[in-house]
Amino acid sequence: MSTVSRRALVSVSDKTGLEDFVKGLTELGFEILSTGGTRRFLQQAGIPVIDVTSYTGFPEIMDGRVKTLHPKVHGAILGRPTLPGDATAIEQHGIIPFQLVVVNLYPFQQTVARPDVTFDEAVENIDIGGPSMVRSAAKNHAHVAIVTQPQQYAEVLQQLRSGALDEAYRRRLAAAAFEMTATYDRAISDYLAKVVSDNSESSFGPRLTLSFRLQQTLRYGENPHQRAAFYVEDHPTPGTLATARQLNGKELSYNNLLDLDAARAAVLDFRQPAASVIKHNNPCGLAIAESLADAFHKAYEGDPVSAFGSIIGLNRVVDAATAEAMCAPGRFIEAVIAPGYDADALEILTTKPKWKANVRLMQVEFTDADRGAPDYRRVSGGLLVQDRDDLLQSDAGWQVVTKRAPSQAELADLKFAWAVCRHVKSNAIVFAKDGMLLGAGAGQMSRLDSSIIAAFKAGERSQGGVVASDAFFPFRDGIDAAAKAGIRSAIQPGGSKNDAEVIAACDQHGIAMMFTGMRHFRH
Ligand code: 93A
Repeated sequence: MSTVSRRALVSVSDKTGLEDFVKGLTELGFEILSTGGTRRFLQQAGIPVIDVTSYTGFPEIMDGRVKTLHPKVHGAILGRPTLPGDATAIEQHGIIPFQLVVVNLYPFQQTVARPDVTFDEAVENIDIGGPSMVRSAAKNHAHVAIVTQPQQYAEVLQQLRSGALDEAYRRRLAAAAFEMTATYDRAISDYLAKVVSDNSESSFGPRLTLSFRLQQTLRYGENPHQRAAFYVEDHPTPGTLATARQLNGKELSYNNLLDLDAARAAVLDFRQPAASVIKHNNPCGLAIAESLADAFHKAYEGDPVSAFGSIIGLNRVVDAATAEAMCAPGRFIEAVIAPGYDADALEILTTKPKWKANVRLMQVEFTDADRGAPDYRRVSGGLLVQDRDDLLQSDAGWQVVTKRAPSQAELADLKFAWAVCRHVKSNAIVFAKDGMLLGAGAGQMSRLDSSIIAAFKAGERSQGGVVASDAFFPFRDGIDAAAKAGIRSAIQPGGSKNDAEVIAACDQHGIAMMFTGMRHFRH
């Protein structure tokens, strides 16, 4: 046993391995000073310990918020006994230097990971005195060794037994200590930033921490020369694509996943049975009906040419009639997403020659749990973040702005078209009738071009139908194109300088128009 008088300050929340370690230290001649809880723990293990308050002459106060924040503690850690000035201060103030500091912190990260944690609990678990000692000791590693993790105990004892902790080793411990306090502070700032952003309606927090894990490597990205993978959130919300199960079919591709997400979102808004037919992230078909089979049929027939090789979204458990309709000759479907498949439907979809082993059947809970979640978009060097535009909206503020008001049937179609419209890339123009999407002009750089495409797609079927526009009509030309195609009513946000001209055009054509006051760009 060494007879040299050495002092160690031990103050830890995690008591793992502490007893053996401190026993080892006392055998090596260390005198141990501890804070309240640590002291009691060690004394119960029969280890002699000096209470740090009897050394400082100052009690622990404010529920332990101030335990070690005292000049006699920090002087004993930061002092350089080899420097005359420090030696004088040590002498004058009755400071007894520590050669070893053993500290681990209040479990902040574990506390905030608990789902039921309160804000006050989180704050109380922000350790102040602990990191101060750790940083003091790490700064003064020329004289002091800082131990911050139970995993270090065995090696520290071993080094001490074979002599002393040399300077290089103390420096390594100091580096580990600063790494630990940096991680600790990051966890605190991330937590607070999240609280701030959760409480703020108008802005996101100053920092964003995203964590994703690899769910699936994909054969390739949008094109075969692009590498790709599907990463998912650590705790994905039920109903999200991350929680979907594949019941049948070929491996999912990058483009399948994108379109499956759009297919689900497009039917989620409807209470009635609804079916979406997605191509390149846009609905080429979307319909509601009394039965799911009818909705699917109407959706597919909206644009059967485009529907070839599509991804289908269905908002009801798939039954045999819908399964048969999807397998009908001449129809080619890549993948389906639905809340479930009944036994008969599954039998049909997994045995039909072209479907078996080919068509990807995805099952996911259909819930609203994920609505309004943040939406992320990568740009070079950064990330754009916004609320997702998928909250269910009321029509309370909608206004009829034309001389003629829409009939009940037209109003139902306007509501339907408006709900479809926000799932179509901008500039989006949607022609619809009887709960069926007849033609969508998507992703055009001019609203007139989108109108012309929607009219062309709808053809004769648009007689008596409705038009929805995701943003205001800047000119009357879009309305003129719709009128020429036989459209009887229109819905759009309004708010253009040219609203008066557009309304006058509607009145001239006998079109009933509503303003919603809300825009639905989707770029
Ligand atoms: O509340 S504190 O921020 N104020 C302090 O002065 C202080 N000194 C040590 N937290 C403080 N500690 C922390 O207490 C240590 O980091 C350690 O995690 C814990 C040990 O307390 P006890 O020995 O009473 O269990």
